[in-house]
Amino acid sequence: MSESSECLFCKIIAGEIPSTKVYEDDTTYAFKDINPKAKVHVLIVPKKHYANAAELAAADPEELAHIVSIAQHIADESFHGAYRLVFNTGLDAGQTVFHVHAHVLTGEKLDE
Ligand code: IU
Repeated sequence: MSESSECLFCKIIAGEIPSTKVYEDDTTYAFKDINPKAKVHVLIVPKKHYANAAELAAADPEELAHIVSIAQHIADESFHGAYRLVFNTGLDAGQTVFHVHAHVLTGEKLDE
């Protein structure tokens, strides 16, 4: 799927829908999840639209590595570098927004 005017996260990146920004650079945006599942729950998204992690990895592996480094930085700041990084991929895995996003869960000890 190419960049879509219907994509919720494209609209968040463009500032058309409000979000609480945690980090931004030329390629990447990070914001607080509106329904947090941990004390710190941040979504990291590439500004360019890819439907899921596999599409991103195939098209731009450097951006995928960049997302991991941002997750590490957030966890270094909030919970001594410990974090869970989740890419829900596909409807049956719980993906609801089809613009790739990394869930960073940190800020407290997480359930196993
Ligand atoms: P999922 O992996 O596609 O299920 O994750 C989508 C996430 O986007 C989910 O955790 C929502 O709480 C979150 N979210 C958001 O942060 N802001 C929004 O406006 C909407 C969803 I809609």
